[in-house]
Amino acid sequence: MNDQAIKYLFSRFARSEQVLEWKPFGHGHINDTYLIGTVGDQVPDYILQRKNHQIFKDVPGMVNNILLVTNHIRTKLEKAGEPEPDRKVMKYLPAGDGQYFVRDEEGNFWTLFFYIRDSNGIEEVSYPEQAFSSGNAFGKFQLQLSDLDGTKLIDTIPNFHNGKFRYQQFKEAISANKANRCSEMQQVIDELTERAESMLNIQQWLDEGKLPLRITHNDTKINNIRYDQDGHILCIIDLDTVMPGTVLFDFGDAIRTLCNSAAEDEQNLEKISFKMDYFDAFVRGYLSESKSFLTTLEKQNLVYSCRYMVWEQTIRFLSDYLNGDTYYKIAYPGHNKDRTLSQFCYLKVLEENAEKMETCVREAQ
Ligand code: GN1
Ligand code: MG
Repeated sequence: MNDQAIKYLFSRFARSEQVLEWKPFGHGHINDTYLIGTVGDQVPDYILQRKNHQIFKDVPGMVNNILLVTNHIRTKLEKAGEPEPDRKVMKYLPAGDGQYFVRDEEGNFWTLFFYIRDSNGIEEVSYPEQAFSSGNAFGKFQLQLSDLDGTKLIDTIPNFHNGKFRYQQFKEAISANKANRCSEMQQVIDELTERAESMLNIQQWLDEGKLPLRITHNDTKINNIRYDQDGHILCIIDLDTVMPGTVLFDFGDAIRTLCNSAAEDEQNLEKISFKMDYFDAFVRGYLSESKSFLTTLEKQNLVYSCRYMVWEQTIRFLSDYLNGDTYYKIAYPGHNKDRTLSQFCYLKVLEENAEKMETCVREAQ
């Protein structure tokens, strides 16, 4: 992106501030995100984001989901007299024509929202209290949305965390073998396939109506929480995939990053271990907000959901590698292979720790 293009896009949102500087922001694998600094200390900074419409096929529908969710939370915060609501929930901003996105000449969709003032994102939790408050934040998010009518939301990406669908895509990637990479990955393919049958329960329970459909975030990575300067939680961001789902997707996906001692693409597998003390703290924080509304089946499967989400993420990364890297942004050739091996290693670590994790959940209830 060049300076003129960024300034032109920003101007279409009819804000009164002037752009001082801008730079790429965050570590997303899908969208292009820019932090827009404005002239003056007392005025907001912004995030300008190009939504990837190859992946988000209905961007207006997605943005409408985000507006429904953020307005719902904002109303609650205001009723509770919470100070600084713009730091506690994302605020998307309308363009000059009243729509909450603009399109450029190439047909790309761009959105603008406030940058959460004086906030930090982290890639790693550094102490158990922070894990506790992160669990608390996700539990609270689910609680805040528990009375929003889910039928108003679209499925932004249909079958996003549907294990049966993801497994089918994985099998298709193997049989197409587009990038001719199956043989180097054969061992991992076999081991992931062996686990498939045991990984389809969540979808089965959803299909049978045993698990309630709620409004969930669906991308609860630790770097999607914003903290204030003292480490307190402000807000959950990246609402692109907010849609109907099960709380198990969010719980499991949070543990995927929060309790892993290494990054999701760590090359040195020896660095990967499970942070049980953070898990214990996260579960306590999460259940203190959510146990009032969780069903028995949900509570019984929190630990299983951690293995499910990591298995799913592993087959998604591997499918993309086998397909020739067409979905996730990669920083270097072989990035999706490293992500696959790293996530698969973490899956095995989760399997080894399953019983202790179950004990933590039982004791936290
Ligand atoms: C993608 O772009 P980002 O980092 O917000 C992906 C998630 C994956 C994640 C892996 C729409 O999220 O599902 O878990 O990468 N989002 C989409 O880090 O596919
Ligand atoms: Mg995301």
